[in-house]
Amino acid sequence: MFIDTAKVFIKAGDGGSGAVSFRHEIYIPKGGPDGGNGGQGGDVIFRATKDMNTLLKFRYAPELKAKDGANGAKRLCAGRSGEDLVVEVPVGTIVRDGSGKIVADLTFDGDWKIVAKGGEGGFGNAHFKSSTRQTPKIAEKGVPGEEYTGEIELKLLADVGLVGFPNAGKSTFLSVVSNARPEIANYEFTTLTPNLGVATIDQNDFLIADIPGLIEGASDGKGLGDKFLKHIERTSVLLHLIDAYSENIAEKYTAIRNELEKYSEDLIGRNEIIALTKIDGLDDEIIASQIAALREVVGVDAPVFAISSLSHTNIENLLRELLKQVRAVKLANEGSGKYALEIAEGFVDGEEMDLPVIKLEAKNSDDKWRIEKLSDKMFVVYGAKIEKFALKTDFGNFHSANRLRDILQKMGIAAELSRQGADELSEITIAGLTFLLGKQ
Ligand SMILES: Nc1nc2c(ncn2[C@@H]2O[C@H](COP(=O)(O)OP(=O)(O)OP(=O)(O)O)[C@@H](O)[C@H]2O)c(=O)[nH]1
Ligand SMILES: [Mg+2]
Repeated sequence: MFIDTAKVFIKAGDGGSGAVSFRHEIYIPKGGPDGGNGGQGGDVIFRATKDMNTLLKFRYAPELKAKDGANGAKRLCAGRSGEDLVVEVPVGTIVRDGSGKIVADLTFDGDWKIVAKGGEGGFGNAHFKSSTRQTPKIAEKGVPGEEYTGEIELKLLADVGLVGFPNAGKSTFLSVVSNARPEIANYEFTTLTPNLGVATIDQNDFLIADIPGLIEGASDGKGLGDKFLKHIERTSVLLHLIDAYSENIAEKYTAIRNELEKYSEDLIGRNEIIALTKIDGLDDEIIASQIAALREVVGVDAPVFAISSLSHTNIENLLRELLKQVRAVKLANEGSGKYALEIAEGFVDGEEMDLPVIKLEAKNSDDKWRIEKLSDKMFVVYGAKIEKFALKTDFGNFHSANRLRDILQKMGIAAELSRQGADELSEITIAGLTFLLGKQ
């Protein structure tokens, strides 16, 4: 079974309440206030891991709760903070809150985000003591932790997305170029859920996603609709497959492009390669006239291939062109989505998958980082390696803090921060620690 969305109830821990208490000792009849503060509630944190591939585990675990902070107690005992809940999710997971707003978009291994903040603990009465108020009887209550019913969504991170009408030969192509074994049949809508496969050419791998066929009106929900297009939203390249036996081939092509456009302008702007399929039984003149008809709408320069999955005609040439374009796009978006691929076939959480199970392994994922700009003066930096360094930094020590600044520079983070408008007085937060960027 393939799960790509799940509804979950997310609840951060409540803050503990402060205590009202007075010292009682034998020889001190009127002891001062000694009620301790409440502990902070735990956060709910989502962390992406390459070791998970599906949202299967959320099907039966719809409640994700962090621990509450403990109440304060007498003798100035502060309540213990509630433990954070760290939820592991696959790379490519997006979390939305109840209003549909994206609260986390985790795109590389180790990337993490607090999705619900624990409540502050309340002050105990000792806090309220002053020269004019010797016996305060007030204490604060803890603040409730954030909570909402949210939605988790997994977007498969494929390099190439296959689009086309049903029966165009998409799944057959995938089965010939990869080790995926999707269902293939001579009727429409054979494929009901996405398939993934890894294609290899000249010792290079890339990931292909095969989705159910589109038809005219898919964006209005016709056929299986356009809901599977989200799985190829992040691909670098689209491979548009068209049955060479199609009548009015140019109209067929345009019909699919219209549906893509209605779904998203982003998708229509993606690099596209066109392949005429099933040419094994056709005469060269027919193929040539079909290509000519297609060129009327796609122009003379568009990459158009004539292939047969059955006789393997032109398959390697097509794969080479796909690889070339995938690389070009990745180079252009340097830093995002460079994944080494690893296939782990079989079972996930004891359940057989319809999908070949793909492990996405980020190369040197520890080195990856990203910046969240809260304002011109406040930035958050995420990334496994830089967070580790920040946690080891003693900010009270000038040399230690400067070493972290050096590392920020070496990793290219400082340059990106200044490009985004940060200066020496900007506050930088890494792993929950905030400091001034300082002179670079
Ligand atoms: N002769 C020939 N037949 C092909 C070729 N590729 C696919 N077919 C046939 O075309 C039919 C449809 O193939 P599929 O791969 O299931 O098509 P699809 O695009 O995945 O279809 P949906 O999943 O319904 O969207 C099957 O009967 C295939 O055997 C080819 O290169 N040559
Ligand atoms: Mg199919």
